[in-house]
Parts: sequence; C-alpha cells; structure tokens
Amino acid sequence: ADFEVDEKFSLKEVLITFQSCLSDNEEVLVDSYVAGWRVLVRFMNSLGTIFSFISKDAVNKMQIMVNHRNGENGDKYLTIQSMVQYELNNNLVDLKKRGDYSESGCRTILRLQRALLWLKLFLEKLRTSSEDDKTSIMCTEAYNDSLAQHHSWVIRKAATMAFYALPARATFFEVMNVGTQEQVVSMLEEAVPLISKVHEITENLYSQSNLLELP
Ligand code: 1PZ
Repeated sequence: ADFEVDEKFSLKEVLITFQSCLSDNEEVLVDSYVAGWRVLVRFMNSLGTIFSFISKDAVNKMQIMVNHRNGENGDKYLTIQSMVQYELNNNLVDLKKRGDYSESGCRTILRLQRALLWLKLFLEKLRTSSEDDKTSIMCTEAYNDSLAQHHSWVIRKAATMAFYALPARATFFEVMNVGTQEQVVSMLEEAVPLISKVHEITENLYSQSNLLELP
C-alpha cells in the first residue's frame, strides 16, 4: 500500500529501483540509477557513522550526476548511453589524466559502476552464505575482487577496518526488512541478477568505448 512507501529501508526498494533502471531498449536511466544509490546510501547510513565516510563519497558522486541532469544539457544525461556519446563527442572527458573534467559523468559513473560490482559480489555471497559465515569476511572478499583494485593503500586500510564493524549476518538479514531469512534469500535471488544486468550493460558500453580506466 502507498503508506508503506516512505518506511525504513527494505531490500525490496533496491529491487524496485534497479528494476526501473533499464529502458525498453536496455539503456540505463541515470535518474533511476542515482535513485538506486540513494536507497543503498540510506541503508549504509543506518548501519552506523563508521560507514559515513564511504557513503559521503557515494553521495558526492550522486550529486555530480544530479547536477548534470539539472544542467543546461540535462537531456543528454538521460541514459548512461546518451551521456557517454555526448561527453565523448564534445571532448568533455579527461581520458589520460585528471584535468578540466574531473566531474565528467563518464568518470563519475565509472566509480559507481565499480562499487556496483562490489555490491553484486557481496549480495551474491550473502545469498549463498550459511549461518555462521561472517559478513566482514564476505564484504572484504567482495571488496578485494572489485573496488580495492582501484583504491590506494590508505583507503583500502580504512575500508577493511570499517568492514569489521558490520553487523552479523542475522542482524544484516533483519535490517534488510524483508521477513524471514528464507524470504531474504529469495529476494536476493531476484535482486542479484537485476543488479548484474545493469552492471553488465554498463561494463560492455564502457569496455567498447575504452572508458574502463578513466582517471
Ligand atoms: C554495507 C557495507 C558497506 C561497504 C561498502 C564497500 C565500499 C568501500 C569503499 C570505501 C572507499 C570510500 C572512500 C572514497 C573513495 C574514492 O576515492 C573512490 C574513487 O573516487 P575518486 O577519488 O576517483 O573520485 N570512490 C569510489 O570508489 C566510490 C565508492 C562508493 C562506495 C559506495 C558503496 C555503497 C554501498 C552500499 C551498500 C549497501
């Protein structure tokens, strides 16, 4: 029912926003993509202030995308596909080293895209985990296979330390606000492929356009 819309975080909300990310011709809609991150940030903030240094960066990047959307050329930023085409055609991306375009949509989405890989790996681990598996270990493994490869030593240290403050698996399942652990698992079965799909489409686009290493 409508009155439930504004309730506290639920994994269901993540599912719904990432569902709405894909247009009919399988392009990724920037507004929905940012909305998906907004839900995730809300979730992360509910885990405690330790995580706020992580969400702060995500929020900065979401804001950059909102600004692009609200700007003069906002319509060019409707989808990640149209954004890439527009920014590349107009030389609005720093391709080799950081310069005039440190807030390009292309590099900003790339950072969130790398974080989306972490999310996908982490949720997949959570889905297949058993009762005494540790969230901090699942999180660290997912991080090492994704974001860590792009982070400096200092950030890797800080992130890995923050992971130890993650709640235990049972609490984690609870704050996802879905119901029983079985219900969480079955919702994850739905959510992970969706997130994978959004990730894969973006990854292919970036790979074809040689954008995967943007500074
Ligand atoms: C639920 C547990 C949360 C774990 C989140 C795992 C991600 C750890 C990332 C920690 C690093 C954040 C500090 C900022 C790093 C930035 O330097 C980089 C590169 O950006 P640049 O400097 O080039 O502009 N930023 C990123 O890599 C984006 C990180 C976004 C992390 C968002 C995670 C949200 C997860 C939601 C979970 C429900």
